[in-house]
Amino acid sequence: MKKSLWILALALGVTVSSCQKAVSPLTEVSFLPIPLSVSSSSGGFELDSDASIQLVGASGDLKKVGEYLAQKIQPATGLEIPIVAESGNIILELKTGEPAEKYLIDISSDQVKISSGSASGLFLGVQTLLQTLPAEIESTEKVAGDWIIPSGTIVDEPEYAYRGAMLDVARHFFSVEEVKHYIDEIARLKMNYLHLHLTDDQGWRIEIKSWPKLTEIGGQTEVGGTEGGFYTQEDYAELVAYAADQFITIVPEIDMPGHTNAALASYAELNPGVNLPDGDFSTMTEGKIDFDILDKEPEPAELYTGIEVGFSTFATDKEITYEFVDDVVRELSALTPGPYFHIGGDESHVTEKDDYIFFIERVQEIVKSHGKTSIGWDEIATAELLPGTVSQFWAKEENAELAIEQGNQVLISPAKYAYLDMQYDSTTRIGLHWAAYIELDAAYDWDPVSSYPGITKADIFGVEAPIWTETITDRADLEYMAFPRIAAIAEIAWAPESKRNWDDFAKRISAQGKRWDIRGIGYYKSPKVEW
Ligand code: TNX
Repeated sequence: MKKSLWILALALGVTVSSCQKAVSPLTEVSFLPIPLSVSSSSGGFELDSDASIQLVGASGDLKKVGEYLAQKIQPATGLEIPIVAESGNIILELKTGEPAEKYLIDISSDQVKISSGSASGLFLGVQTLLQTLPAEIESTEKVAGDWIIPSGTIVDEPEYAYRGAMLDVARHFFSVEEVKHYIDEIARLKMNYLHLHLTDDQGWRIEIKSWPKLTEIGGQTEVGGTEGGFYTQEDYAELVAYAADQFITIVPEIDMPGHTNAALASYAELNPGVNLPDGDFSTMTEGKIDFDILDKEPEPAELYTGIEVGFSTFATDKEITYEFVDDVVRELSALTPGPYFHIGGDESHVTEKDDYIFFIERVQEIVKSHGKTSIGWDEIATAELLPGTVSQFWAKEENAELAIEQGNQVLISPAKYAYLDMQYDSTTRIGLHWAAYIELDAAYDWDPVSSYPGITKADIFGVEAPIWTETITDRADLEYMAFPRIAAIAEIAWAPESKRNWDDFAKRISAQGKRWDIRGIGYYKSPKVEW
């Protein structure tokens, strides 16, 4: 080719691949989250019927990654890419000794190679690789066209090891299928934890075999009085396995001692006893006061379908409460291979401060005795935390600082920026706004370290985007509130602040929007972005 033609091609932002088909350079791809470094070389790798995936290295999980890649490529291209033992041209290579989530992608006209220290790192690389293909790769039906991956190199590694999403299945129940769908989406954004808020005042959503009324009674309803639901232990195990196939770890949450009305409606004995009014009873004679009420079991609470919070509490002074917690933590831990157990601990407004501290400290020990590490909402830092317990910063910086002073890490989920149930603006048809209105740029333009003087990088356990479902009733609502903001939080969790830039993100999210359109995700078309 003549030199002048090359210059023309470069000026158009186009290079010519060895297969003589136009492909825009690798550095122009709208990656999301943004990788650490991308460099282009000329040409591209054409995905065609010669493609085959070769796995290099010993790990049972490696095959899963290869199969995932083949499955994602098949529908749109029509290619059934085989997994082969040798001389494949798409190579997934485990490199022992390398960091688990760091990956490298090398693309030339005759080969694509992803290498990483672990299968989870290769899976992250596969997500990146899929983004190098045209958006039509997302189609579930065959699309005519050329499937060319631009040549070059990508080196990438996450900023935080814990990149999470939280889904509240208590206020409104979400089916196994709906949760799986959410898992599919967060995996593409390189999130690796899904925190399930399994219990709250309005519903208990996980079967506990030793306390069956939790779901028989406490699982019946949801916010607004509609029918609730719950996961059987088999359902939950299915979700855990489904998530694990995409290298996502489930973190179960049992919120306590507040936010427990559903449990209190199921079992009377968990309710606090009757409190005598304050006053001087010394002059009273036995005949004037019914001492029997002191021995009476309290009544079960009524099921609750409103959205106000902070009115319920377990009886923190009764042994039965701790027997109960032990059973719940034991059964749920046995179904949870991941290392974390979330104990809630937020907004226990009717638990006395000392009782709250006593409860949290005891519950942490129970969690530890079942081999798990506790995570709790930021208020837990008012108690003495066990080493390793993580405090999830959602509201009060001073609580985050209390955790840090104790030598514990914080999981960063500030309601002002990271709560996906906050409305975009005053016209948003669903959602709340007690913390803020959060437009897409506000969800993007903050940093876990530099936005908080009391928090350093070393104090941070990770970043998580919660979605609470008081006003979110189904998959369409969930998608409308979560997308596109969840991609903003995913990028904050993945990429260092130096790599992040709103204008650049706005362009990339628009390209991502095309993929969501094809996948049928009903996201919010923020006016801050040219879609
Ligand atoms: C506060 S965040 C809560 C939740 C609500 C949420 C609504 C937190 C730890 N507690 O119970 O669902 O606000 O945005």
